[in-house]
Amino acid sequence: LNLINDLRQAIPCNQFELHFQPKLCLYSLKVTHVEALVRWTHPTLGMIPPDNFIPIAEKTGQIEGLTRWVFVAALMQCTEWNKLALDINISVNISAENLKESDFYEFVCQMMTIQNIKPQQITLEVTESSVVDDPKSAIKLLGKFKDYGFRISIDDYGTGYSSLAQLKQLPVHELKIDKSFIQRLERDLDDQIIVRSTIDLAHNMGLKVVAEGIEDEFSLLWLAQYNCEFAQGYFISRPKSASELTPWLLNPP
Ligand code: G
Ligand code: G
Ligand code: MN
Ligand code: NA
Repeated sequence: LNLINDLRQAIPCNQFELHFQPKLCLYSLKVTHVEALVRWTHPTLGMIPPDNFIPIAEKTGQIEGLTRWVFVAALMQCTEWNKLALDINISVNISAENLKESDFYEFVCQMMTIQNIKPQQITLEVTESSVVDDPKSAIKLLGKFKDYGFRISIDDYGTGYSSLAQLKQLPVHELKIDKSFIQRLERDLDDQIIVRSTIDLAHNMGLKVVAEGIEDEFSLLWLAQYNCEFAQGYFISRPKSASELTPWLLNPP
């Protein structure tokens, strides 16, 4: 079993596919944003979850190519949806390593020009922990992306080691509260306190909030009550292929 080498074949052999998970806007009750999540179908092992190969890609220098593939695939999907008059914002997950590439910004901007997508239609999701390594340059780069017009989101918020001092400096639009705080909201009063406080903190800093890991109706209603802007989770929709999701977007339930 040699996943490292097999992973090198994934792009040339066309084994990656994007799935998309809706983020429901709790004000309009519409899906206007989705997160792109990469899927790898291994030729003999079948579907391999990203938790099993993203860390390998990050350790073996392959995340550079992978993120670029995901980014371009997301722009192409954006074009397809625009043709159907679907104005959907697509989130792409960016790894810490990508923020250290010397030409990542140039690549991203070039692709935006070639594909002719408005940066307002793309969200860059960066984990809290990926900023911690080298906060100064990460903050500078994120600032460039923000100035270009991208939406910037802090993923897995609450699980990393970033300080509030850092959060204050981060050029971001949105916090995504990690699913570990959301999944047990109904039973865990500590989680309720943490999530309420985080929503208030975010709003007071002028940021929107996405809660991920909504697995039941209680969490959804609770988050709406506390003015969380977006909800993402299996209760709303699992990540779906574009062909599965498109009818859903055209004809919301
Ligand atoms: O769908 P889920 O099992 O989709 O994803 C598991 C983990 O893999 C999550 O932490 C998610 O952020 C990460 N992940 C999924 N797709 C991508 C991607 O395209 N790039 C990066 N860097 N991480 C991804
Ligand atoms: O990028 P991030 O780490 O936020 O990736 C989101 C991950 O969370 C993906 O693996 C996605 O499949 C997963 N996910 C999305 N909704 C839910 C949910 O409601 N419950 C759980 N347990 N996982 C979820
Ligand atoms: Mn994410
Ligand atoms: Na997350």
